[in-house]
Amino acid sequence: MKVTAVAAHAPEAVRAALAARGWEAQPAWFAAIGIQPFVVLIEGITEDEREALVHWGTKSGADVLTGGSGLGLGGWALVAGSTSRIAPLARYDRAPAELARLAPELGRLLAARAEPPRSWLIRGAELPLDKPVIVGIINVTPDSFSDGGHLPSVEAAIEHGAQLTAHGAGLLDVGGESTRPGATPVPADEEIARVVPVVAGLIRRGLGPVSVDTRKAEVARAALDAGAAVVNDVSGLQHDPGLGAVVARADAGVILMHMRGTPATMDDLATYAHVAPEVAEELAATAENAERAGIARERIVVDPGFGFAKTAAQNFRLLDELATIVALGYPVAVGLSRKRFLGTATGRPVEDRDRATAVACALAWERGARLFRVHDVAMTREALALAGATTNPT
Ligand code: PMM
Repeated sequence: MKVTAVAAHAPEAVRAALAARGWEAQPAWFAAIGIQPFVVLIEGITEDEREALVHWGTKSGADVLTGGSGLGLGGWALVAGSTSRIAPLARYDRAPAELARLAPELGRLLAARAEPPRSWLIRGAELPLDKPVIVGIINVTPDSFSDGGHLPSVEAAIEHGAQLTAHGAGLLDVGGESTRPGATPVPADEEIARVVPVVAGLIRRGLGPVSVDTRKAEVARAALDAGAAVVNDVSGLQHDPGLGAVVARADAGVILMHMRGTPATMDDLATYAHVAPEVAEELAATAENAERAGIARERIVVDPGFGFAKTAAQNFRLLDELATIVALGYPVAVGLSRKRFLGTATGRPVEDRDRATAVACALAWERGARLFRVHDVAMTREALALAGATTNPT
């Protein structure tokens, strides 16, 4: 007899073990997915639902941990087991009648796991997501391009875009307003004057696709008119209620980032009991809001907003629990580049955090992120090439 441990953190090892022993490709894949561990936290349940879950757990062999008050909807349950054991709970014909309320939401989670988005529709193009998409940062705020007059800085920005593209950027993100804590807000006309010449210049050079990092409808409209294909809004449509309609009308892609408050107030709002589910819930509401504004689901990417209304400890938790955000079913972007919490872990100053950024991006890829907004594209590309080769062997 020979006994070997098989890696269980992803379905690939089980699939390969079965395939090597003669299983056909498709059944091997479905069996491997079914064996995958699945853990769901169910909140807002009644006492009857809680009891039904405990009873179902005993019969089905899943682990069910519960708690909360016995009255109203104050109960919760954490259900854990293999995916195939838990999946029947998402079916009306197989689940206990008392748990019918659970089926639609659980079904959505299971579907998002089984069929993650394969591409992202942006204006005039479709970006495949089977490989990492690196989003190169072009900040045209005075602190990043402070030398020289207006024209030289525009040229420097466009040249920088050419370099990021050569290094492997699949999208160029042009921003004219710093959103760091304490940064002064920029009026729309000033922001337009900073970003539009750069967007137009990049398009003229055949570089891109181009994204505009803005919270303002007016700036987004001007950048889209100049040829941008994506709007990256760090406020998740909270700052300017008109932004959603602008994106919808242009058939642009949108990145909706999570933050609380504004860059001026966000640090005081970093209060979470359990950061990942709370960020996921708030992002889900943001995405629903965007769909109500007319933006097609296929055009939406969500971003948990590292460093925005989060402490260092919360950023690390969120990075580790990124799968909770991925489970929403939208492609996930992460902006980890040079962020302060990377300095907390490494002791490195902001200008020396590109290695930490590259490693953090590889960790995020493993947890399901597909788009990576970074300053140093070349180094992140190496890290992601390695991460991608490990998780997607041919
Ligand atoms: N971070 C910054 C600016 N824009 N956009 C998205 N989608 N995600 C981010 O995390 C994000 C962003 C701030 O970082 P910078 O000042 O280094 O550009």
